[in-house]
Amino acid sequence: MKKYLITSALPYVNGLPHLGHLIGCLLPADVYARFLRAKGEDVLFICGTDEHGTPSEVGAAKENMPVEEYCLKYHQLHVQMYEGFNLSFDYFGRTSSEQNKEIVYRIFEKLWQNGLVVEKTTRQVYSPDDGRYLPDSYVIGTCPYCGYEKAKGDQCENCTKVLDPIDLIHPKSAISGSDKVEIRETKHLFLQLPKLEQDLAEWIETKKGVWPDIAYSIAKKWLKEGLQERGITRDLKWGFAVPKEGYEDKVFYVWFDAPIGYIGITKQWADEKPTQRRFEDWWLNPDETIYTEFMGKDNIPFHTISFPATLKGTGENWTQVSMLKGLNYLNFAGGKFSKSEHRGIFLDDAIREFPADYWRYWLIANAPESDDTNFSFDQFAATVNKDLNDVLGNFINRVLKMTATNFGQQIPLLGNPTTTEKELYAALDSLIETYTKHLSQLEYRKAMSVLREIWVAGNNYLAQTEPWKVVKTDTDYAGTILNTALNLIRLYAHLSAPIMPQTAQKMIDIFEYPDNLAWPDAPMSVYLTKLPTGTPFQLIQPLFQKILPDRTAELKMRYKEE
Ligand code: B3M
Ligand code: ZN
Repeated sequence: MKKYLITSALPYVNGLPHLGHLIGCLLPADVYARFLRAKGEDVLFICGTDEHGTPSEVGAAKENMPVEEYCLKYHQLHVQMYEGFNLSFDYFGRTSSEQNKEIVYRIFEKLWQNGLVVEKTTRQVYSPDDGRYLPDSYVIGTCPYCGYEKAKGDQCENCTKVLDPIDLIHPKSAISGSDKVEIRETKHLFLQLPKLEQDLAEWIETKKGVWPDIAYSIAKKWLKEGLQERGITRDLKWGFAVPKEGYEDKVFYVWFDAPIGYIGITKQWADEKPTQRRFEDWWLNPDETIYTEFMGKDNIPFHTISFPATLKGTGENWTQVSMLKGLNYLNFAGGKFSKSEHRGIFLDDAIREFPADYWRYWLIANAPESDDTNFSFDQFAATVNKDLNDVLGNFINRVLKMTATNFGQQIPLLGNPTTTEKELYAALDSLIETYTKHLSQLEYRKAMSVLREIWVAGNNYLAQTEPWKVVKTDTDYAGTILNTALNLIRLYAHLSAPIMPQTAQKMIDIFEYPDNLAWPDAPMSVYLTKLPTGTPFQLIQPLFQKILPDRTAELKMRYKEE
């Protein structure tokens, strides 16, 4: 049987995640994992914190902590926040784990043996006052092209020119601010991507029409420009030591060990959870594994070029990505979310304001799939009020109350379905097929608009049959209508569960009937007749609460949404 491996890009450990991170990779991956599990598939969903690199060192220094402690502290905060949003990772690990180190060394040794690693001398900025080499983006100075005074050494954000830090006028350290910087020669190891280019190009060609356009076209663009040798080591202290003589002061580059982290974290899982399954069952098993990756668009080159090339270069039979979902950005008040300026809505705040499912629904329904998307509290409130409260929530309330009043709190008898019910079954069969197809193809916006139609179909059914009137003249048929409507609640729970797991569970708990929230696998003529007559049900508090204009205004103020 085929198995599904799902990874979400590994969030950098420094700083805390916001809604942009959630919709950029974590949540779409979670929805997919839950959907496939509901369908009975064998799923492994892996994620973790990306811990190496200069930002962690700098962050730790700012908080006056050893970097190991700093990473553990933030790793735990990430874990807490993701739990709040019910992300259903099979394992959430760390790129700094022993297991990852083991896999990084294994892969590096293979690349070395295959002659794909070369040594080169490079020139780099050194800051004596910081006692360290500065990565390009940690050198700031005046842009030689436009005169912008805060240009970073890798790129000027004012004129967007790509820079070399040695081009900057009046360069200084972004860490200490010291302008005593010098250029030193230092040697590094480079992965010879050009040697793998042919092989990679052939493989990428097989992804045409398979990967979404955004992924395929970014990969093609890189190939067209010609692949360069890529540095895989850095002059840092924090990271995996490079196991070669003369490299005692260096570590592997964070982008070398981060994607390998997917494998290392899988091994962490296999070592720690007594499931008797091995990481090799997924990672060295391309014929039986369907591997789907989720990431923000800026991560696409690493996942379509450098990581696949790294795996290919080993000559081993690693599982490569089958499907790749790249997402655009979520903006806030027309601009970017920003960790450094704490602009936007961070997950700890978000969960204090509203239940996770409100956010999960809005984000998936507005996923930045074809373009960047803007978050605004007005839109958020409008969606929650209309889709969740008016359409789904009210349907459930009306049906439960009407049934309780007229038949008591138990499922009434289902009589012979009339043409109206049969039409409803047929309409739903086709909508559910479309919904399932969109979810399988990771088309979230399309999927959510169909889910809404499915909810609306329930309201339309009530409007059409008017059980509140029928009950006065034909109790049997009124019972059939409400039986059908109660079964619809159960159906809605199943279909909504990947997106709103907590709400779905509440909906299922209405009925005293065992249910594992499996995906609908039968035609509606069968499926909507499942709840046995006489099954007790409970009246519940409304599942959603409207967000009123006062509240929206207050939120806009608090989060500085202009
Ligand atoms: N940490 C970048 C990011 O969070 C990076 C992803 C690594 S995936 C292996 O956007
Ligand atoms: Zn410039």
